[in-house]
Amino acid sequence: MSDIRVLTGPEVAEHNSRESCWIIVHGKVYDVTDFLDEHPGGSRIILKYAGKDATEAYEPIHPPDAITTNLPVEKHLGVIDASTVAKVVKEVTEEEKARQAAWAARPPLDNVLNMHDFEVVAKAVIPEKAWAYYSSASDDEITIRENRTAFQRVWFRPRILRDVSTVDWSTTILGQKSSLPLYISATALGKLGHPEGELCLTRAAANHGVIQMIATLASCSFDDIVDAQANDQTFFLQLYVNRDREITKKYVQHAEARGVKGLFITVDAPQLGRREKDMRMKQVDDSAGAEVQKGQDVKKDQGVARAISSFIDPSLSWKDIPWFRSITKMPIILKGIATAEDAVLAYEAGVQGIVLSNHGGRQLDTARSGLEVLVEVTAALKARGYWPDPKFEIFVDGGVRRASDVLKALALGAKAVGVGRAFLYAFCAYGQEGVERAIQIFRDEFEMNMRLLGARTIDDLVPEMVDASALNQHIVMVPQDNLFQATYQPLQITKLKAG
Ligand code: PPY
Repeated sequence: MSDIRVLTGPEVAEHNSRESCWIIVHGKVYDVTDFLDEHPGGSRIILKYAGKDATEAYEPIHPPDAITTNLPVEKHLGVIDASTVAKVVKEVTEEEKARQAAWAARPPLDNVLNMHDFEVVAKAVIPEKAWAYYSSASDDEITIRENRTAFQRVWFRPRILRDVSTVDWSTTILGQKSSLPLYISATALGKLGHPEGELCLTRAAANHGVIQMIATLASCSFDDIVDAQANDQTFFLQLYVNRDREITKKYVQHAEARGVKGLFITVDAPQLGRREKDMRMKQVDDSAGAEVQKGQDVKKDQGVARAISSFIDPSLSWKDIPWFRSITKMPIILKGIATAEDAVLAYEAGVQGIVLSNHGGRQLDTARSGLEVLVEVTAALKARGYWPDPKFEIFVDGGVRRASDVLKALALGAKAVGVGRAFLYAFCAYGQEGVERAIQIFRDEFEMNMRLLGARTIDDLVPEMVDASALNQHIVMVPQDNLFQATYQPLQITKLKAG
């Protein structure tokens, strides 16, 4: 066994420049000089920690093995003698104090009654930067709001007297058992909002038979997530396709070897949408990277997301589908279909499913909701004799907060729906327990809504159970005349004078 070199704080501190840059992460010392220009988040952020301990900045946004897999072993210099490193007494900012107070004052979990409540608590307890990244959507954020309102334009047509003493909302998704007709959809950078990140989702999902889609850009490494599995749980993988196809191939085949049951290729993000809340944080310096493979130049001042998106391949096209088919036997699902035309092309390309999605409103603003697209997609597929087809499943995501939302999508033909932010906010607010509570709330809502709708099983959900005739009516609100509203004197109720 080779001797492990022990380094001191002052020794490391000497290497604090672009010419020689050492950093400490998790008690180990690394020479990252040659890696500076390869860092997906840019060199500036690393140089900020040159000669110092970078663990705190590194931790939330990198999987633990990011350094070890990207840096050759000869650059792993040794361990740090902790007693020689001057302790930095970090000033607790006002924001951090407020955050800690909000965390201590969180309502008991029992008081959380719905997904919206999780969002309120998450907003209060996570760092501003995390909130900006998670909650942001593109441009004027019209699509993110439309995702909610679209569900409200669909009304139920409930059936009665159907003996609903027992109702069953379990189903299968891509042939895998699922206790709910929904899956945990991919969201990135979970450790920005909770120290355990996506593992909160994994552990809760295992306890409740819910399927988790692992994000390419999760804070926890793919293997850490899969290693935490229990109860034979099922995972899907969300894939951002790398410009370097060898990296993608390795990643996909590794996932398949580890038992992942579906490959969801994101097809709506050749370039990342402008999420202005995130961009305003201008936090590129303090945050970058995740499970990103080697990247290109990074745009500065573009927010967390844009800083680490440069590896995504904008040249991805229909021509690539056979290549994906050749590298994996997993079902392939295209995530981010937004029209009937592309749904037909997807079917003809031989994939096993599509997700009608606008990426949580984070990509093309004023793209329609997945729910609205669902109606035209099923009609177009049916017209060509492609659907229903048990080998082709249609999913919807975006804005799902209630079991009633899910039931509407299922009635209109979806096999299941994806839920991203609601579970993300649940773990930001209460960790694993929050996710378990969220699942429980969905369950309660399914039970009640299915009874009231007259659906005993998922198969009972048919298009006749909803009135979707207003779904594509995009009613445009007339903007209020705010100045007039503010100065207008409303009528007063005055006493009538007698006689
Ligand atoms: C998103 O933020 O919408 C994502 O899909 C994740 C992500 C994060 C950073 C770069 C690219 C995509």
